[in-house]
Amino acid sequence: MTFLRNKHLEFIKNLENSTEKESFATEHLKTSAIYWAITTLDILDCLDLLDQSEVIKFILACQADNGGFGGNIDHDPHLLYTLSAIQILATYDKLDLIEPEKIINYVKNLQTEDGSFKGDEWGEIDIRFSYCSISILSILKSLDSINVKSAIQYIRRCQNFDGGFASVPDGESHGALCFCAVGSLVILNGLDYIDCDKLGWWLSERQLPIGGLNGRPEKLQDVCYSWWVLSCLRMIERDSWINKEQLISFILSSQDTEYGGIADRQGDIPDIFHTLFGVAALSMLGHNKNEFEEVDPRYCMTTRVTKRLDL
Ligand code: GRG
Ligand code: ZN
Repeated sequence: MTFLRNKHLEFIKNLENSTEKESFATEHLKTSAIYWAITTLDILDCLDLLDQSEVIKFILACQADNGGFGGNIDHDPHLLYTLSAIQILATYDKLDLIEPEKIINYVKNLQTEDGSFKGDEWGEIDIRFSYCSISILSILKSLDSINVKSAIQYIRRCQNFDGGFASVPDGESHGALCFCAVGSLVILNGLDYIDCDKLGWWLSERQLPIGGLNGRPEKLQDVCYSWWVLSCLRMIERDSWINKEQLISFILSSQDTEYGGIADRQGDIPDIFHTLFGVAALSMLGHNKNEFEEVDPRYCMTTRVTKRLDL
């Protein structure tokens, strides 16, 4: 199957008005849904498809008094949505519209004694929140405001004997959490502290005979792991350990030929989350090079953006 570029652009354009689940109307994660959409557009070199001033107006309205951003207007702030908001502003080159100190303070106050991060004031701890904090502070050039040493120590404690990473120490290894760990460590220059061969082995075991990758043993293949797992393999320079042609075919087979968009796997309903990670993975896999902007595996933004920010 070929890459259905125009269909996907149509799919994204329709998200603006759609009331379907997983559209922008999905109330509680609208901020992240917009990040998934505009990053897809940036990879396809079509950032202008959505109204930039509308998006920015909405994002700025999601900021809470404590500096963090919510998933929608008047929703409680959370690190997940704060990262999405910063990524959107970074992509549009509009970081000058926010007060960095407020956001830096918000993030740094969520770091705990052992180096981990809470997602918000309610206190759930997860390696995802380490990644969000580290990515945000790196974009804002303020990594010195947290305890980097203990942040690295905590992430190391999340690596299991099988080589994979879990959300907390002694949890189950998961492909998406490997991305959070490795992305954080690469940004912090801490990759030397972990066993990359063991990790690479566990990650490459994620490819199934059908070509797609799963997130953990015994689970089904899913397009989003094409990003989580492949970006990780790329960061540890072991992406040759999987079969790229088979993975490309799997992603292309998960496209919705009628309405556009990419689903988790063939036959399922497409959504903007899997559309981004499918498109980002195709870019990283070098599929039709002239059709895709290059993506930075550390940040899941185009290298055009991360280079401009000197990251
Ligand atoms: C900037 C790209 C980017 C990300 C920011 C939010 C975030 C950092 C990462 C999210 C990572 C993620 C999706 C974690 C999910 C972890 C997990 C244990 C998922 C299990 O989900 P199931 O059981 O899926 O629905 P499987 O595929 O395991 O059956
Ligand atoms: Zn998925």
